[in-house]
Amino acid sequence: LDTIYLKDYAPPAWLIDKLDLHVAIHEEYTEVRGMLACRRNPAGPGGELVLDGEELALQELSLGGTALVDSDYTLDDDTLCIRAVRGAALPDHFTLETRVRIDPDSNTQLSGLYRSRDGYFSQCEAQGFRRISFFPDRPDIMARFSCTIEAERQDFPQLLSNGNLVASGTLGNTRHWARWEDPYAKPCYLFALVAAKLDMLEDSFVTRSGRVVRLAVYVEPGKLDQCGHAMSALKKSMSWDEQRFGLEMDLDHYMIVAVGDFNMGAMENKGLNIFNTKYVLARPDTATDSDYQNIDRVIAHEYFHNWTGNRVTCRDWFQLSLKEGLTVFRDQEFSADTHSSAVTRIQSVRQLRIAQFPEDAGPMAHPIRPVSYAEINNFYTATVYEKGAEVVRMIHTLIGRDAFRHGMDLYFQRHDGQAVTCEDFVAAMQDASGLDLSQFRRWYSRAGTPHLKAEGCYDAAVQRYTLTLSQSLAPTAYEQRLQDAGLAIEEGPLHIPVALGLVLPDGSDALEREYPAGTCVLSLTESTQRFVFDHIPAEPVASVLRGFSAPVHLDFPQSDAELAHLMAYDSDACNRWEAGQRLASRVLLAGVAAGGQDTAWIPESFVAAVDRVLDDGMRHDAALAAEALILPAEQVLAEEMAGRGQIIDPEAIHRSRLTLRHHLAARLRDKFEAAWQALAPSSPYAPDGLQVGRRALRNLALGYLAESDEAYLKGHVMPRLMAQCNADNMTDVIAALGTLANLDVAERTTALADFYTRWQDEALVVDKWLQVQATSRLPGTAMRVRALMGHGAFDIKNPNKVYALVRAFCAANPRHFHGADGEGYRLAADVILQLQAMNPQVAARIARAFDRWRQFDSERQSHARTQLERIQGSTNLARDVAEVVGNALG
Ligand code: DPP
Ligand code: ZN
Repeated sequence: LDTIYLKDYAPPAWLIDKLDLHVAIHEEYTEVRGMLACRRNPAGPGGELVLDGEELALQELSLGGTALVDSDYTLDDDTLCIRAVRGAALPDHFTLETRVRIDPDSNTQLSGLYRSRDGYFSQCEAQGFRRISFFPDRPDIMARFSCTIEAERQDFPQLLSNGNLVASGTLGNTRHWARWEDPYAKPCYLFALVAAKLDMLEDSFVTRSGRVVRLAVYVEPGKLDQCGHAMSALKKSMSWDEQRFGLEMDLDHYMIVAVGDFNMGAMENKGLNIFNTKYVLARPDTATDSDYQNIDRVIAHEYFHNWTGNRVTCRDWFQLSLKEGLTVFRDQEFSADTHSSAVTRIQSVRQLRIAQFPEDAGPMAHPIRPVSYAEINNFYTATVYEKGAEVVRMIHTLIGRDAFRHGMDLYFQRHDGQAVTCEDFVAAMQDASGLDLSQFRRWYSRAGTPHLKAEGCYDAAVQRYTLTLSQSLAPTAYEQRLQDAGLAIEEGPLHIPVALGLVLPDGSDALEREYPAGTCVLSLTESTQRFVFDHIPAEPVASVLRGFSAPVHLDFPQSDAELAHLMAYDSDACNRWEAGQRLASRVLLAGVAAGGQDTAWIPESFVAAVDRVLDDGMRHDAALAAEALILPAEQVLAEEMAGRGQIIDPEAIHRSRLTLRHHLAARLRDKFEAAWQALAPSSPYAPDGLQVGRRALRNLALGYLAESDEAYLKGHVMPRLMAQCNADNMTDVIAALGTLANLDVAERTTALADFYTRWQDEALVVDKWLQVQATSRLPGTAMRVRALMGHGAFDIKNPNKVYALVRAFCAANPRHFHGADGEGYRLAADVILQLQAMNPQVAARIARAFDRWRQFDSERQSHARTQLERIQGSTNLARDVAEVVGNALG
């Protein structure tokens, strides 16, 4: 595998000021003509003009109107190098004309231009543009694009590209064309093209300086009743970015196109976002509360990219977190401001633990700015995105909200229209705040999750509390890769913001008077540091890492009683939740150690704590209570075991969790019943915060009731589950169906069959049907997943189907994926091998399920190794998969 290194970055020898494209879509092929206005880069290294091109059939190549001859250029599988024009040296400025043919109908990778149900769609990030036209496909080449699209009018009435529609017309009897011009220079990964038959919802938005922006959401015919929420999310995002960051929309048109075949979530192409239907379409009876929230978040995310990503873009792909970490931070802030900030934060932290911490501990570990990669598509990771957002959040925490805003202003003043590095972003934050961030920069180059050790000590005689903090960060697989490549490894302590509160016995904050919200932000910059607090009237319980102020593992030996105190009184909602999670993990891991059988390991105090949270949820904040009552995920418990040097036992983890659920259901049945009754809906469905929280807690209660003994289950719970399968909203329906999917009862089959009959024509709902079955805890799930791959509802070419069935099984059903018989591993390998030639990006994502294989017992390891070696040994293995599997086998 060829590896690309950050240290090899060199500025381009040639710049492209303009690209004029002409794309003619025909039934048999698509012809793409490009006119590139080229200029020698005065700051470049000199040399030939290197263009990328992949699966392009070159038809014509000329320079300033002169056809090039063979000796003027070289062409291989992925590059076209222009050296001369008829033997003479290249002038400093010229226009290069190219004409190629491509075959979007057979493009199954969904990168470049491809066919989907309703027409042709493009995806260019990271390196899809080279599959459309010859071009230097690197983000530091920013050009002004114009694009003329030509196609059959009847089949493809909408012809869309970036920017403004400047002309259109007909061509003969059946064809038509449209010409678009984007007024802003952009890298080619932000180019987009759509030629399709779609319905459109139109609206408009007036920016604060009075620009009228025409908004349009395009969806497959017949789905207009499912795009209202997306449109309103877009308008909310536009006003929020004006208010919070002073950032306005800079175009007259903003279009969102939804397509059912899409590798990622969505793409921020300038003025023409292309979205996975999953993040656009919603109606109460087809979409869940979390679908609605995800639509808000992703619409906001792509919109926010217009400034953080498009106006200021990345110099090279190593800087991906420059735009992604920052934009995730921005979408999290948007969610926090428009929904509940506590619930938003809790959900982000949970996601970070489930997806990013294991990545940091596994064979693909990398810093938010890696220094090497074989396939850039493998680095659209939880680390680059979610940990990247945590790093931006730490800057925000350290310098404060106002300085952060000044830093953003300065970043745009300095870099608007440029392709820059993470370093430039940190420099703007440093200059705006005056805080020295040189040590903080280490977060950009260090992989792994640091351990933060805390020790508290109270001296009653002098009313002094002393907190000793130490940090450590063990080398990861990444350092090993650096070493193998002979690259320098960075060392030294990190700059960690530790938000701290001291909770007194009466529940009040000891630091209330000195610090806002009673929270003091400590800067841990050394390996070990002591922090002293005077005038503390009684022994406090320390609340460390409030708001999860740094992405670290906290080692703080607090007693059950101390955690219970925090659960009850901590003024920081995130740490109230965290205290509950720590307590629950402790109990569950005791259950694992006990073999998960009897219930002697379940302390009475834990049952009492759950009881209190339920009471609280019925009276106050149902959403927070629901979050508190979600037990730590099996993956999170697995990482805790691995972190302690233990072999992960997925069976014991599952059993321990299940035993605890049964125990709570038995002990607190009346309370769960009361919650279910009290939280019954009293108004028509709306995905608003209050209702979402009530539904979440009510369905959680129902889930616990379904863990009751058989008599109660049959007599009291089953009728409710079956009735709820016909609720008027998908949130309640899927909660009931998901619960039934875990139960070995006849009703399970009926409910699943009825659901499919009702929803078989609604692709996104069928995905849910696949997913509840893939994540079922019943024995034989691996076999059923395999059977479902043969069902007419499944299509291996459609990423959403693969994600719903296969990835859900591999990533969200750890007990069955890591089944002792190795069936889960074999299933994953079969899919990867079948998919990798068709769609390497999606295949590689499935392959990531093997990341933690070495943490299991020797029998499981040997099953996993067999499958990994089988994949690695296959011929013509895609680079994407080869990198993931190669690292896993290390
Ligand atoms: N840049 C996209 C996003 O994260 C993914 N390709 O929004
Ligand atoms: Zn993004």
